[in-house]
Amino acid sequence: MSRNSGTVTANKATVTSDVPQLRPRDLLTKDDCLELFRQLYLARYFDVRLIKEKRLGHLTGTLYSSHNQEAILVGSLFGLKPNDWISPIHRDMPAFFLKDIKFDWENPERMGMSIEQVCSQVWGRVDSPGRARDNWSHIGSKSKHIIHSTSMLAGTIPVAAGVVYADRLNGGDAVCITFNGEGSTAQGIFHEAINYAAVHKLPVVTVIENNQWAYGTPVDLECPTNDVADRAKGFGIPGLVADGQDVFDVYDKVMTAVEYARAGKGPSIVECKTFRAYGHGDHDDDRANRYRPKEEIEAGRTRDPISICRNNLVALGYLSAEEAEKHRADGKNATEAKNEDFPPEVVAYLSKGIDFALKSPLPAAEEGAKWVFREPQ
Ligand SMILES: Cc1ncc(C[n+]2csc(CCOP(=O)(O)OP(=O)(O)O)c2C)c(N)n1
Ligand SMILES: [Mg+2]
Repeated sequence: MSRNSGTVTANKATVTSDVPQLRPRDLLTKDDCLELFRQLYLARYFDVRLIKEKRLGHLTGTLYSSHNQEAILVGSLFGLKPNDWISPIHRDMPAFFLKDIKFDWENPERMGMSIEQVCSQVWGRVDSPGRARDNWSHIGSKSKHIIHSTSMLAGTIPVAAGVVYADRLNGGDAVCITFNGEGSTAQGIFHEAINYAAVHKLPVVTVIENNQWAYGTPVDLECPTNDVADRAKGFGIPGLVADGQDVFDVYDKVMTAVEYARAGKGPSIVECKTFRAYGHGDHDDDRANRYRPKEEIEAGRTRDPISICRNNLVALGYLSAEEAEKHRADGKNATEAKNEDFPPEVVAYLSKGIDFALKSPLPAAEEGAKWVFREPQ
């Protein structure tokens, strides 16, 4: 985009500046960068630990792994203002607790869900937002600015457009990031909603987690263009492509889109290229190993977002070689990764959430029929 090109337009004359243009990442402090790294571990540990708990028979319901895709969530959410909105989908479970978590993981007032709420949801307990009606992402929070996730792919983009439209009419400057897989970009509602947002210049940033597969359908059977971001051209809006394995590249592209949206210029699409580490859900793991070529799986897993972030931090001088070697969760699947591969505060944080969930009871049976119809006041 022109803001990074080194060329500025003034009084209709084009002036080439020798001053290098700043990327959003250039304004991050050392502490910001180390926090991004910690959050990658946190999202990875959530995944690894849940898979272990399920294998031990402690969990029921399907898990949709975000392993290998963590940089997209972490890099997209990091630069948001607390008041901004998000709409996560099935593969984005960590987004519910990563929203507004920056440096303040324990703060109950922050604009994200607590780890206790999210763990209670996964364990299907009464203290969860879904009160045991579901074990996964069918939750939201109006007060925390999280649009309720639904199973209808791309179905929350029109909701996001409506939410930020209302906010603008009320004088607000909130932006909404909607997360979607590349498969959902083949849905009619994806096009209708982005068209609507483009016409009304609404601050909706659609992040596409292009993990190459929609269940068993490869991306080339979903999208006829080289980049999914090319779909933006039809709406006359920016379409950016990020390396979804590099948290800094995701941050740069998403923040560029967020600033553009906040300035009133309208929506954009940010495609983050990644690779799904496991099956669609854990019920699909064995089958996925048959429908995906072995070489593709091996290649897809070679670029771990934790390793890439670590290398960047070493190059920046923010991590010494010794510190960099401390925790090595990267490159390991849920069977291989152990607690000592993660920073102790990450393990403690999630363990606290799980302890809370285990102590939370199941709801009373009578609740089952509640909230199906409007309850009498
Ligand atoms: C409208 C609609 N069609 C089909 C489904 C069934 N379904 C659920 S997830 C999924 C695949 C989604 O793929 P993608 O959008 O690429 O996201 P990913 O799972 O890869 O993260 C499908 C087909 C659905 N939930 N909604
Ligand atoms: Mg996909």
